[in-house]
Amino acid sequence: MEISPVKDNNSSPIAGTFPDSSPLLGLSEALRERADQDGMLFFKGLIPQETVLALRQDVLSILESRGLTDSRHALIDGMADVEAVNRIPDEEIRWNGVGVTHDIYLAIQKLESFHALAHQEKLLSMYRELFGCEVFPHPRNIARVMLPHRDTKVTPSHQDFLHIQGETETWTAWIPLGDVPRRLGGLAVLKGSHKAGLLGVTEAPGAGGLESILCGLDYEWQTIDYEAGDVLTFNSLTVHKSMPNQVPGHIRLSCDYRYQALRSGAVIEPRSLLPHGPFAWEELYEGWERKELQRYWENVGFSYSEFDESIRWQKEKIC
Ligand SMILES: O=C(O)CCC(=O)C(=O)O
Repeated sequence: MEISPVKDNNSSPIAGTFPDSSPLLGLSEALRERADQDGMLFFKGLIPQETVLALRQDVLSILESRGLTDSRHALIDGMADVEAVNRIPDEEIRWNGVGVTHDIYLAIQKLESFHALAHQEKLLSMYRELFGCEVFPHPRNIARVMLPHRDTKVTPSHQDFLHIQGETETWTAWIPLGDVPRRLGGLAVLKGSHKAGLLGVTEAPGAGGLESILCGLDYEWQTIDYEAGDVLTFNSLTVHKSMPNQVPGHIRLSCDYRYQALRSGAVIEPRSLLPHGPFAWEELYEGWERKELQRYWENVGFSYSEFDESIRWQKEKIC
């Protein structure tokens, strides 16, 4: 009898697209039912385009000041000076999985507009409805500024719980900073995969450095042509990955923000309250106007969990 190899869900094609969950806003039970079924929700145009595009402009201005954009195009188009980008050493591009060097990332992390977007009222009110209570936006916000560099890697299939820990019911918002059509390498999600529980991992290049082992699973990969203002959100056990950027010269810009229900005894891993990168809040807050965006978590009565390194131990992938 011939034994057929176990299917690797990592190599299944991206076959489906997300339904727009905007019509479910205001229908809390239906919204939560979909979130529970799919482990993710996609909202078309949830946040004002002008807010997203203003942040895109801020980030691109930083790249322009470093000579990394193509002056023959309008800055907002997000076109790189590919030669200048490729003069950056590989190890500097690989640093921290954010697509840019330490110096550039520090400048982005210092942007008040970057952190303010995580507190956009439409986002918060969507999470209040999803959680059925007040929401806590994690301050550890991540920007991905994926320059078209020869060493830029896709983000491997993974579950955010490996990196965030705390409560599994922590949700990520992935927000494209501008239009991100499929060819520009947006996020794809394995619909319903949160139900598989926490998966084993193997080493992989790209952001996070860990790939979830998907042998024997048979969920459907979904994605969409994202537009500025769209929001994708998913549970911290939902598997997702990025697709390759196939558009020459274009920079792919996005943010990852995290949210959890703010209930008494809410559990959080202390690193979620630190900046993303080797930075200090004091240096990031330089010149900010909005005090309410700073250290807003200090009087929240969290229970703190310890970071469990063992869930990141790497196994051999045999499908
Ligand atoms: O944008 C990417 O490439 C990765 C984003 C991601 O993995 C996340 O939001 O958790």
